[in-house]
Amino acid sequence: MVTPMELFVKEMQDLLLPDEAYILDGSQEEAEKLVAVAEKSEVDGKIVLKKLNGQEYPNSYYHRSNPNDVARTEHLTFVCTPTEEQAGPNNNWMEPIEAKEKMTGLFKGAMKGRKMYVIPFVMGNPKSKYAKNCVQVTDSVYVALSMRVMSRVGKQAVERIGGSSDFFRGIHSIGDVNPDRRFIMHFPQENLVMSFGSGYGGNALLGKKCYSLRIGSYLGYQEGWLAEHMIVIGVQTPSGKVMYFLGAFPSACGKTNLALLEPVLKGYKVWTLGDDIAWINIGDDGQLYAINPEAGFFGVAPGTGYKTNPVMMKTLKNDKFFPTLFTNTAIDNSNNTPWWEGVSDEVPLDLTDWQGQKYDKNSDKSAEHPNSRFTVSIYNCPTLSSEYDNPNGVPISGIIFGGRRKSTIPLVYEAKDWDSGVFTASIIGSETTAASSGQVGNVRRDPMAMLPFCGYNMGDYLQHWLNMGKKAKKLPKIFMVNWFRKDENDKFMWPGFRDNSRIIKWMIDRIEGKTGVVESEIGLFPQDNAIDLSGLNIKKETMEKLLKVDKEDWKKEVVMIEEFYSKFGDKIPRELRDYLTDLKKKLGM
Ligand code: GTP
Ligand code: SPV
Ligand code: MN
Repeated sequence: MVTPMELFVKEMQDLLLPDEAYILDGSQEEAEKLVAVAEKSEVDGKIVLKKLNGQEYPNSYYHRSNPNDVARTEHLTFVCTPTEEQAGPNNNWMEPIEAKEKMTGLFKGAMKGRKMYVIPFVMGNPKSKYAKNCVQVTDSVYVALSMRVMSRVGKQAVERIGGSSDFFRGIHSIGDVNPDRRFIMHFPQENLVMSFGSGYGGNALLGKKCYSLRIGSYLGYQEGWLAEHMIVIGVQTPSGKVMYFLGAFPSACGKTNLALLEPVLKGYKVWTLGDDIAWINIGDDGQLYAINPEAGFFGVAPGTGYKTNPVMMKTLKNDKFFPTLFTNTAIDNSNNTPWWEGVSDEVPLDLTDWQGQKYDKNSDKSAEHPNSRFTVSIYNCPTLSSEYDNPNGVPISGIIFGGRRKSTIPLVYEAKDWDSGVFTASIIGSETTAASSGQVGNVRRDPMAMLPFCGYNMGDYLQHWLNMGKKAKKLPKIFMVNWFRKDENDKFMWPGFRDNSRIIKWMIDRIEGKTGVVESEIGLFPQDNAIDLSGLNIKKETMEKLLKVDKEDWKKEVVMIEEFYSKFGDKIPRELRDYLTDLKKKLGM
């Protein structure tokens, strides 16, 4: 008997016409073999992987991508549901039959002269009932190696799939890396993604944003759970107790840094479970439980250093897992190490930039691409939580939402309850970053940090969040933060990074009922001196500014929120529209 997985592989061979097909087994020998292949292969006239200094960065390899292929491309990403309304104004939409014809045309014979890598993988611990089975085909050895780091690839997946036809299908070809022939097409009703013309993370590692968020959010809507762009952490207090938090921030807005936080406050410790994606279910006891479906970090390099994120530096220097990849960073030629701004105080003298040119120290551009990244196993992380592989996930006490805003949004506030928290998260605005192609620094609405990742109508999505609140028996507290406020001189007002532990401590005090709040127009604020600032040199007036609601700024904010809500018409739940009316009233609008 031919299994559905074998049938899929056969169909892919007939469509893509590769010279040969190779099914990944997930073994150590395989990783070494694939790296050896990548060290000899060229894409676009560039060697796919080059070995880096193994003394400084064990098991590390360097990859330079096509300069036109360095970030997610939201304008080329589509959700192909039967009707346009199902995809919603938050997604580009194409009629499914038309989209499939277009993609089939691109895929026909696309792997001639190439090898097809078949990647069976599981998102989540294979022992977990929340984990999901997937198969992706690709002609990129870089993608195949990255998938081995980011998910559970190989025999365990083949076994879990068995004779079942219930698995996600991902079809990927790097094509000729031409932005005119680049599409990332999602078919939520068919558990299928077709991606052509890009080798970049979120476009090409289909288990990540494509499956775990866009298809995942749709599955969650159908099945009563949530797939979110969130970190999962355990925070240990001086008493030894561990409380679990989720944190949602838009791309390149601080998730990885918060997930691997080394608190400045004595007695506190952060245990890492995930830095990008959480799947959240209601457990038997009625509480929210989260798992991280991924097995690695695909993290932003610039800004990562011993001062800002010592735990990530240790993760990158750990020799446990093979391999670690660095993509589009610069190279320090004095010792063949990857380099980016923030990894050392001094800019090295002999740098090659991310495009392979000698770096001019006087250049106004950085040597690394602003969205240069590393791909590293979560098992390299010294703060990995002992609960990471718990098949049931961890019970959640608090959810932190945030955005990147130089003004308007205070350092921290709390929502009164679940519904007002859903409203608070639905009105998040954030400045666009280099994680996505297009202009950087434009404020846009990004509800729950999910705007680019929600695989269905965001109005229905917000209703689903409200419904989850009705179904659960015990709900976490919801907080909003902004680490990115700037002063008149364009300098960050809050130190951020390891000092963010001060804000988490306040949240724990709130959850434990140890401190009160001051009510404002937008939510609940810390009482005077409730945030532990011991050992921190920050002016009282700076803290006051950071924790103030500026009514004039907020009136402008409300205009943007109304504009966003209006795109969705009646799809925005009544409750949320009522919260907005109420906010306007409080602001005197
Ligand atoms: P994705 O992987 O794109 O989903 O991003 P992420 O949310 O994990 O972002 P990440 O933590 O990698 O941070 C992105 C950038 O923000 C990096 O350049 C960091 O150095 C910077 N950053 C993170 N936390 C802080 C903070 O507390 N304050 C300031 N000023 N910058 C921060
Ligand atoms: C993001 O852009 O939010 C990322 C990187 O985490 S990617 O995997 O490309 O989506
Ligand atoms: Mn992300």
